Amino acid sequence: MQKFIQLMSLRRAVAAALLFVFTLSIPLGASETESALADWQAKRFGMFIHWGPVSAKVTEIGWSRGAQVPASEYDQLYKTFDPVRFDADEWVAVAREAGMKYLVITSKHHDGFCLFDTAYSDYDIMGSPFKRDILAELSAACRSGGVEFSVYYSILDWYHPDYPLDSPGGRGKKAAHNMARYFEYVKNQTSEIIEKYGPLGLYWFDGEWEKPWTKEHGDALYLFLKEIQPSLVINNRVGKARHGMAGTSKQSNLNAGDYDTPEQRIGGFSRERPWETCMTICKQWAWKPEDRMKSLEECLRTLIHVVGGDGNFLFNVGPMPDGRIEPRQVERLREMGRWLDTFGDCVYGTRGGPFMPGKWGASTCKEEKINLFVFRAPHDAPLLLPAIDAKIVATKALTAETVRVEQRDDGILLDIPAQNRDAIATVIELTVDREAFAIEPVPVHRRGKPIAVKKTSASNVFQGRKEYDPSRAADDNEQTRWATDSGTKSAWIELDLGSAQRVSAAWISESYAGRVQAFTIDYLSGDQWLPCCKGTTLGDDFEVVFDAVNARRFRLNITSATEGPTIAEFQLFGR
Ligand code: FHN
Repeated sequence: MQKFIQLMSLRRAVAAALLFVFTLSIPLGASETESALADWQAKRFGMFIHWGPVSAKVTEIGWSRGAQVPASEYDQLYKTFDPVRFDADEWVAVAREAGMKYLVITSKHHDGFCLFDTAYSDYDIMGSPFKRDILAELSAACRSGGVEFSVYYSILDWYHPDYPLDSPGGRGKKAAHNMARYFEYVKNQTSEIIEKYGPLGLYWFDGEWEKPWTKEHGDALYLFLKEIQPSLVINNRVGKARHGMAGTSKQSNLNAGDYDTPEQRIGGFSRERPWETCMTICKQWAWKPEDRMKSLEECLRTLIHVVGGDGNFLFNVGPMPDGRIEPRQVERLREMGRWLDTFGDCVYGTRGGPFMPGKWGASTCKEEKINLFVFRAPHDAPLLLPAIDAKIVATKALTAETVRVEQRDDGILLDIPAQNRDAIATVIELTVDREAFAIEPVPVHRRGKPIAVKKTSASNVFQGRKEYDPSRAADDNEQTRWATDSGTKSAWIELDLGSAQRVSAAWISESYAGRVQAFTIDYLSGDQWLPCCKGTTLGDDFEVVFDAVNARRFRLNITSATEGPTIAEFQLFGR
């Protein structure tokens, strides 16, 4: 029998009344949001936590309900959920040791289970043998530990009888449902969470993609919560404006929330709208033993690329059913923290750029400082960064004794002797004669600018979809890619340069590296395609120099692949 609170608190009553008046108005407290966003952006690095009774089944939270785990069984798991080793202070200590400045936990995921003592449902932690309010203990530990507390809340709810869709994956329809009543439930719970555990840093909404949730629901919820807590930051999954896993939103209205949320990928360089990449330290969001865990290099280079792109990084751990974060994940996070102990000043409170991220590395800036994070490169050749409209007045190598930095008319030459190259990133601080953030951001090409491409074509495009057409492999953006249909074992992509050019080198970045087993790079001579070079594997950072040829049309001809080949970038150089 659902428990009800007889009276809404005065603030929620006011919020509800204002909501009626302001429903389509501009966001409330825009200036409060701006300063809250700036504070949050300065934090740069946060801990994401996906947890619930399903951790005992070691299957994915939400998604395994009615799939790997029958819903009837899944929905009873809470009756034996007793994480006796849960220690909120310990979790917060791990976040701090990792250098994480905020924490976002799943208050309710798609499976509807509430990790907090809610007045609006019995399907909550108080109905488990554990009988302790996880959000209460964690929010208190965050406050005393100096980590900002935030909450993930799934808009979709495959358990709640009033939410129309059922799992697995929202494919089923519930017999009796009532979306209006469910929306009230969402408003009641999301305001209850603020009142009991707030103020929150963020509301991390998710699950907005299913049909029952509308733009109007999102707008109303956004305004309702902003009225309760004006300093609250709300992500773009509150409304319907998010573009898939790229997580971007074009609109800058209520529907797009306050920031973008690229998922399991590094967002593209953008200073216009705040954004945050969310990513798992392993493969699954929820805990799974022996799940593949990312290497320290992968973790830190992702962090560097995200902050270099002007984004925040929300890194997920899935705690075990006994309440501990898996020791090996704790150790990986501590390793990240040790790196940040040394280079945190180049991350926290900085902005991305002015040198845009790429295979070369990334950069951040603060006041008159520019921090360069230079990754290892094939042959460790000197790197020529593009010229910027500022004068370098001082340089300081933070990871190596000697790095030669020479500012020239054609750019900034970085000559880092091989023995001084850091395995993660060689960090160099430049001091310039002006506010570094005001410098126009510039893309960086390790080999200089690629030859411009007039037209692209390909033998196959994944489902004929525009977002995977061959132009995506010639847009100088490693976050986009040309893709082919599943099962494709051979394919070609063609670059038409518009006129004959002298070409003597190519750089290729293969997405889902390892699918390509054999390829040639060909040029059209008369009506014949002739090879400039041939090879077997590509990978995400393939570079080749060959005898110069003079031609207009070039092809990467993939003659053997294990699965549909997909290429992020195919670039040609004249050298
Ligand atoms: O379906 C969820 C998934 O379980 C996880 O919570 C991620 C985290 O951002 N969001 C959804 C998938 O896009």
